[in-house]
Amino acid sequence: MLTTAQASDAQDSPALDLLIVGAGFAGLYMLHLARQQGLRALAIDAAPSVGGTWYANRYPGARVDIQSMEYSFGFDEPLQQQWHWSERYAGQPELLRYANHVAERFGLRDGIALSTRMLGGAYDAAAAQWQVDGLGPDGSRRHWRARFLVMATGPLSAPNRPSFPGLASFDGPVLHSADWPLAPVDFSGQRVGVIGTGSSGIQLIPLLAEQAAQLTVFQRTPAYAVPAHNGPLEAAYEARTKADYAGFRARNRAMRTGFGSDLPPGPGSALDASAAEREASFEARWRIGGFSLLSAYADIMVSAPANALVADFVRRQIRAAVHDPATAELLCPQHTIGCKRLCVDSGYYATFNRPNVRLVDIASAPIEAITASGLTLADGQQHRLDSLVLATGFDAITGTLLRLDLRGRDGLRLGEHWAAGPRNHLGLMVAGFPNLFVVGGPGCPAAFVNNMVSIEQQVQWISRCLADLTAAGRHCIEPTPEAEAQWLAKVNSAAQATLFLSCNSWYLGANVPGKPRQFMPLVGGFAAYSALCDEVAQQGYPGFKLS
Ligand code: N01
Repeated sequence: MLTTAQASDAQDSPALDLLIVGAGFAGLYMLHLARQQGLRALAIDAAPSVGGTWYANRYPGARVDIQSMEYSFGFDEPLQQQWHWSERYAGQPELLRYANHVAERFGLRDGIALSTRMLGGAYDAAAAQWQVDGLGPDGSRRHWRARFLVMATGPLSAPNRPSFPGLASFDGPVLHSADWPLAPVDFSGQRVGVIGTGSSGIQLIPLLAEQAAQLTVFQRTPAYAVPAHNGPLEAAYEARTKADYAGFRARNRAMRTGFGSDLPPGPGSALDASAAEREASFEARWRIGGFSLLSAYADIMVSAPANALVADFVRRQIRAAVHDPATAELLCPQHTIGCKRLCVDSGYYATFNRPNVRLVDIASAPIEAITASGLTLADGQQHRLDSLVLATGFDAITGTLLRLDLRGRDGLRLGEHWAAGPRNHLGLMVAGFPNLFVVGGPGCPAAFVNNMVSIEQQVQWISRCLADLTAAGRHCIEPTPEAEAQWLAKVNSAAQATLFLSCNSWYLGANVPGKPRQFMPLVGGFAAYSALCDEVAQQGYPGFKLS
């Protein structure tokens, strides 16, 4: 936050109804709906482009892991009819073009301030306004006053950069997957090291392996990866979907995950099926690719024995794909499949058959130090490197919000309120932080849902809430502490009924040292969550104080 003297120097914009932080898909849609409602709204984004995660994650191979016909906006029929995806799973450049197209198509550009960073915001109860401070493109101080503040900052936007001893002394470039250089990076002839084998690592490793002279993958935990079987979008599939796109979207919204209605979850228990039936079901879903393997049976994420059957199936695929048995074994995960987010890959395991690719286990011999010329492991191994790539993920869900100086009523800091872990009501609003909405934050199912569907639902709910407040002549909405406590209990008990607590994941904050270990997303499905949010609005917002 700025001091009073600095704030008085800051360029003050006219009072807004709505300040939106983030111009990714959530921010763009929020701005569109706010303008349709006649609200004075501004979206700001620290990046020089719209697109959010699809601007930041420019690493080679970055690609969506939900089919593009599903991972796209469904709120506008002409948009979904006219846009053509070139591939089944669009790559980052195409997704960024789509975000830009949406901004153009709906005339949003003049409502977006790019290269403009929020630093902090405080709720001013006397004025019933958020006072928000930031920096403009030239580094000058900015100040905004807005009745409502929408944090559309995304759940995966604060890169996790582990503090490896000696990292600053490394002589070559250190790149992070979530903050990739704008210009293409040429790794030809280089010895490249990659730390991290989550979704980002498994996407970039095959492409880096094609360029680098030697690629060394430093693996702490092996990932389960299912094939994407990506390729050009089939014209017949596109035509079939577009013939009833509204129906297709509605069927997806009725799914737990907001996608996959073409291949619904299998009923019953994996344990009740015969071995032959199970194998056939797993095989069929493996051939189709994507996340569908995890929904082959209804109990895969709630029954450890059922889960073990799928995990074993994937390990067999890994052993079949990787020629060297020792490398294959090292690539075989032992944790619950799906407990960390499943990865969707294109040629990841086969990459380890290349003579220039080496897998190094840093679970048994952790990284001791990074030196000018490479890495030293605890067992004394030295790895000489020219470039180092960190695919070490994100301080997920809460990281971006907590890195800002957000203060609610009576100066309450978000960091204090969330000291033991995040809490809110409906995954949308925080007690003590009136008129602050969070899209894709803790306590909502976004992490398990087609994010476009989740964004549309939450943004529509916020938009409706703003309209309802205006219609009722109210200025302010804030959840009660009791409602917040009940919601937290719901989030916790939903997770406890599953296998999601059985491993270290970013869902739990376990990937960031010192972060409170609390399961952050809501398990239970998109359709149920969405219906509950609608019911709350319908009933006049029980659990919220309107003033
Ligand atoms: O990050 P991750 P990500 N020392 O946290 C390792 C979405 N996404 O960027 O598992 C050594 O999954 C860490 O090891 P471990 C998607 O939701 C989607 O890959 O903690 N290693 C792990 O291997 C995804 O889930 C797509 O033991 C360290 C890796 O780094 C989410 O973003 C593509 C370490 C981090 O994996 C995050 O994915 C990309 C340390 N100190 C991302 N710290 C799509 O396909 C971390 N690691 C759409």
